[in-house]
Amino acid sequence: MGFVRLEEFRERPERDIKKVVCVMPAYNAELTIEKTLRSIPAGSVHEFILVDDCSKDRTVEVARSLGISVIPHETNKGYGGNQKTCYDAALAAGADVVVMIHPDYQYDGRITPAVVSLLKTGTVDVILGSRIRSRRETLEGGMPKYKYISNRALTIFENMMLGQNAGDLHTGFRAYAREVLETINYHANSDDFVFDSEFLAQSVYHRFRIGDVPIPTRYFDEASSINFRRSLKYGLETVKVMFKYKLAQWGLSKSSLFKDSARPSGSGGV
Ligand SMILES: Nc1nc2c(ncn2[C@@H]2O[C@H](COP(=O)(O)OP(=O)(O)O)[C@@H](O)[C@H]2O)c(=O)[nH]1
Ligand SMILES: [Mg+2]
Repeated sequence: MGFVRLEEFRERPERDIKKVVCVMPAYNAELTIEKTLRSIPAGSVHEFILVDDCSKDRTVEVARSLGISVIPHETNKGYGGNQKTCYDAALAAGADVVVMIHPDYQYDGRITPAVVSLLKTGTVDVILGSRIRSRRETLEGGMPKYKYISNRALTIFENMMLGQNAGDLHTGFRAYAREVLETINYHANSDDFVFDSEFLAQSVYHRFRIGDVPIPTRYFDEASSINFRRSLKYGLETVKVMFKYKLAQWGLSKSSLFKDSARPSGSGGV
């Protein structure tokens, strides 16, 4: 009793993954794009798309010289606005799986093929690269103490609100099956950093299965630019999103965040 019947497992077939697209939401990343790109094992990604959010440095030129697709924003839209362009472009390119990685060489891209394999099994829909396996490893990796403490507190609170058990809900390495991006109404999200928290609440609301895998990370100047004030704003906004999720889950309100996407499935979303 209470066990999942074998037939139910069989109802979740393997995903047919023909195309893996890696998107990179970039802002002032000229020094780290190439290293990030090279950290991803050859052959595990079919197309790279970098969206530049009107960087002040040579991000666009460097990315073009590496031969990847580049979409420049004419004005600075913010981190969430950048991801909207990333996902629209990945869907339009026919991605079956989309891997999002910050191009700041903070996240070890070597886990990419393993993450794609996991999505291929059909046992998970959203994968988060977790920077937090143990306190010692994370702090030795250079995560500032205040970021570690606020990440832990916020992640624990979000896990409780969302009924999840993920290690790091604020990571810059994520992977999604196509249907996640087709279902979630991410154009209703913020253009700022809280986009990420909204996206997770939406994933849970739509009953996508979230899993995490450990990812080694490095902290150095170029890999971490967000200051305390912006982190605080992000934290407070994330708390607000969790309450919006609860209200929607209880049927007391339905914010546009939790509406289905109007995008037709199976076609590009641009
Ligand atoms: N689009 C956009 N991205 C930004 C902006 N500021 C920072 N980012 C990106 O947001 C991501 C996370 O920022 P980061 O400073 O690395 O945060 P941390 O690694 O968590 O300390 C990085 O990929 C940055 O390039 C911005 O104004 N616009
Ligand atoms: Mg970073």
